[in-house]
Amino acid sequence: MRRRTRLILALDVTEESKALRLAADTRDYVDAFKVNYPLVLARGMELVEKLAKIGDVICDFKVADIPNTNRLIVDQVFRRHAKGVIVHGFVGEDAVRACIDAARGDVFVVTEMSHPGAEEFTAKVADDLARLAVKVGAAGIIAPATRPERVKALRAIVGDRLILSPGVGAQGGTPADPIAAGADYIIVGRAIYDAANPRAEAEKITKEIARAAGAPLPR
Ligand code: 3DU
Repeated sequence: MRRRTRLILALDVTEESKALRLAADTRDYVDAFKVNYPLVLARGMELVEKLAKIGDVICDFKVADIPNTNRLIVDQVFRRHAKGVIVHGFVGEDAVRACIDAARGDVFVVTEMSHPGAEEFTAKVADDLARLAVKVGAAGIIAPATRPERVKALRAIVGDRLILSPGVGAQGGTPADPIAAGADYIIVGRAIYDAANPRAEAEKITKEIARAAGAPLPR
């Protein structure tokens, strides 16, 4: 996955035409498209292949099964030319290793989720999940933009592994805070795909990211 704008667009729409239009409109401003169940359940994995022709695709399937099933799921993801997959770590080392072994691209492990309910379970073991991601050789982790202090703490655990941070916009997080806390990428869905002008919104967010990173604007 390229690291230019550091913005990943979550395509949680259910119409194929809308997904493809959003991808084409925003491609100059995003480093990857993230696809989740709403889109693939509605439109099938064929759409992953179509999106992969426009830009890099990450399948956010939060894979959380026994090792053999995880292996079969992850194999399907990469058959469709996705560049990455998001998996859960709470299922244990063997199940995450099965994902790593089957992957032909990046595996990202969810640590602490961004919503309030994350405090009930995942937040309590987030540091362990981050350590597991490092141990098994994952490309990176998912950490909450809604709690930038946790992004900072998780950065200290994962070293130079990638941190992808969702929860910006509709969930209350800002683009700048997680970047300042050490995130490599932010993930944004509704704030872009529900905007009157998604391309303009994506451009605006990339400027906020660049400002927070103290980096020149991507050209
Ligand atoms: O709230 P948004 O509309 O910007 O979408 C956020 C996306 O990131 C969405 O696809 C959601 O499933 C995903 N995500 C989180 O929001 C929080 C996590 O901890 C992990 C993934």
